Amino acid sequence: MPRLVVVSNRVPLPSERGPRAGGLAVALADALRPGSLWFGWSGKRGNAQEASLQQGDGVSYATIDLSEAEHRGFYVHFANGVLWPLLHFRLGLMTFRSEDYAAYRAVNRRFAATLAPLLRPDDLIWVHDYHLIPLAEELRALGVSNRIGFFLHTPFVPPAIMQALPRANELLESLCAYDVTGFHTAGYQQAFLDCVREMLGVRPDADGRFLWQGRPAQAVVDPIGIDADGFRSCAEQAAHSIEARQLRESLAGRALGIGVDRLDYSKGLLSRFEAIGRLFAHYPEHRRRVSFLQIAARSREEQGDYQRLRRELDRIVGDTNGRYSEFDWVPLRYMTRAVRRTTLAGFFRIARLAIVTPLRDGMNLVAKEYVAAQDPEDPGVLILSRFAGAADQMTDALIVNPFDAEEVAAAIHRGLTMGLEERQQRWQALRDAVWNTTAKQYCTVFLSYLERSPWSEPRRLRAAS
Ligand code: ADQ
Repeated sequence: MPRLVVVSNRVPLPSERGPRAGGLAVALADALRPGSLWFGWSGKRGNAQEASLQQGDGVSYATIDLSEAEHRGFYVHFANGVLWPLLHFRLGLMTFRSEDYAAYRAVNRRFAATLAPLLRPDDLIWVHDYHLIPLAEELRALGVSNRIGFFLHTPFVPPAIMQALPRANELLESLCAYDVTGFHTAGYQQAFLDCVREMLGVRPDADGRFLWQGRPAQAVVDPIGIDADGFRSCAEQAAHSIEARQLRESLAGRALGIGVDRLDYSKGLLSRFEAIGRLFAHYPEHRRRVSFLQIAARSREEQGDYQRLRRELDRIVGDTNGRYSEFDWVPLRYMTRAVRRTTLAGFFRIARLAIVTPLRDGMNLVAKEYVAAQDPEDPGVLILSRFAGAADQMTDALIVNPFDAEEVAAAIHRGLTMGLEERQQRWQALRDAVWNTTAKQYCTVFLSYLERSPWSEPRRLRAAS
């Protein structure tokens, strides 16, 4: 069996696993058989050039540090300041500078140069996410002929949006250097194929296969999932934890609506809070009867857009609570930190309603975790944005347009007043969707595409020049 080499920007090192085991670490747990290698950034800033190694659960971890300048240009400015807003349809937030793009390419070149000597001839290499789009091209330029796959965790955008990115063609060409490129939904795959067709003149077949510079490539659909059984049993136990008991007591018989997200403009928190305000304005019967809890883990705080978002959220939470609170009831509880997965699982089980309303989201695992955590006898209701990849599979949620606060408020009202029978029927269907596309299946499907990918002798690509 070939060795699996996973490459991602951040590596969840065994030495520093905190309260949030990263989504990717959980998703790949099954695929990371003993002997596998995980390569990427340590999360530290420094000038050490060589990789540092550690072991955990039979898996080897090799990481490099980024210098201050690399961190700023590659990670903060280009990956998170250009690619992230672009891939979430937020062109107005994209700030392109050619020096950041140069830093992005240079860090990918450095990743390739450090990884190449660690590779064995039959390794399967699986690269993750938008930080590392040029990695295969850089590895090929060093003569690496292994099969290399790429999975994009964000949405993909149609040509009309992609063309706004300076140097878009170069990045599309870089994606074509992978043997297999995976997306969460058929819509993202289609958008990618439309881009390569229109912008590179490539002619993909009906299965997303095409030739790029004499080398076969394929775009595939493989929705990510969760360890549904594991999360369900975690939620069953966590429902009896001290935190869950305290939360239940604090509700004093009121219903709980929950939201759990990274604090990111793609997650639609401002319009979600606006919808909660409208619920109390237009459906006053819910005042004092429901409390909302938003857990928003701070992220990317070095970026101005995220600092501004946080200030706006503070303001709208203050306004909503100022307007509707009673001396013994606060409508919207808001915490800006991460909580442990087990605690979250218990909170999901208590919540009568989850509000998952991103403006755009590659998949959204919270929607799946909420469903997996429910008590089948008395399940809660999922309100889900039509712009989350998860909406493709979870069609029995209350699907909403997150830009329409009035519609979201009406869906919350509907969820809070929904009878047991309808809740059970909807949950059964959602349950099937979550258990049909688990984390394990996600890995199996991707790796089987990669193992079967038609392989040809490597050719030196453009980057070699
Ligand atoms: P994210 O944008 O991080 O992931 P998501 O899919 O929701 O979004 O995953 C977040 C994970 O972190 C979930 O497991 C969630 O429980 C956890 N989490 C979120 N907020 C938390 C908090 N406050 N405290 C503790 N845990 C918290 C990216 C893409 C998504 C895609 C995933 C996986 O943006 O669209 O679904 O990768 O591909």
